[in-house]
Amino acid sequence: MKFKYILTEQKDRVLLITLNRPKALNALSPQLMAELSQAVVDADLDEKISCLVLTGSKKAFAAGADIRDMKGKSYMDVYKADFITSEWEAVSRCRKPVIAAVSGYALGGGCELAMMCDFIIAAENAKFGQPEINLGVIPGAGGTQRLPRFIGKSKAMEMVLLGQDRFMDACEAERCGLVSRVVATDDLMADVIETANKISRLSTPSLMMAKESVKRAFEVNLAEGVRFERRLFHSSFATEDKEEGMAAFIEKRSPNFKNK
Ligand code: DAK
Repeated sequence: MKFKYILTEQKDRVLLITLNRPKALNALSPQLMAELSQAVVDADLDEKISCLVLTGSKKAFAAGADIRDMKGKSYMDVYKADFITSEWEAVSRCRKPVIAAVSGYALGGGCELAMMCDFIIAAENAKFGQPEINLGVIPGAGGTQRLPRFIGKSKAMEMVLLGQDRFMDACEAERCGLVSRVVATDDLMADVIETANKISRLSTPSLMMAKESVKRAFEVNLAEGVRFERRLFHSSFATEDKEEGMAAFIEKRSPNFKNK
């Protein structure tokens, strides 16, 4: 499928998705989100892809949902149509690893989209924020829920309640656990692609199980989470990749995973 608002490029087993509305700082219009959703759903089912990378431009990962699109909508419009809900679920539902490479602004829905990915690698110039309050609304794609889970209540409250007066820079974002690492702005994509390549050489079913298990930690209590992990750990013994991985260790060679 030909996309208008995103670019896709497959490199080995990694799919790079670049949000591509640079003049609007990658404002996340319904059309853009529909394309992103399609690309992610397709990649999730594609045997030749093991890992996804989501990025924007140097100036903006994404400056939020498209305010021009939202401006004319009434309560009845958004409630009855369940405004853009389905388009926003693909990334958080993706079963394969998704890395967010964030340079510049990740605001509102842009910050929320980055948080739906499995981890965020940030450029030194990254700025995270939830400025919806300045528009007379509140975050609508998980900002009030994921942000406090990742950075704690005080910082999340400050960001959600102060909006554009409380953006978070990359350094603070790393310190409080919102991002896994900060890299020099010009090195961001090379670093993220190298990371994605390392992941993509591992066993895809193991990656999917590992991801599912970590995500479970945010949904259930510790005892249930550990029980869930145990069941998936046992399941991993049914894979051919488990035989290969353990044999390779004992034979002192690199594993050649078949993703089975
Ligand atoms: N929407 C539409 N256009 C935007 C935009 C946005 N979010 N952000 C920037 N642009 C456009 C600007 O209008 C401008 O267009 P032209 O005037 O050139 O035509 C162009 O991008 C460049 O922006 P600026 O001229 O403003 O650039 P600056 O460098 O001066 O400022 C900025 C950069 C990022 C600080 C500023 O653009 C800004 O404050 N942008 C708005 C940030 C914001 O408020 N974001 C939150 C939007 S609300 C949901 C899912 C998601 C959401 C809700 C529900 N469901 C699933 C239900 C999400 C809501 C939001 O994100």
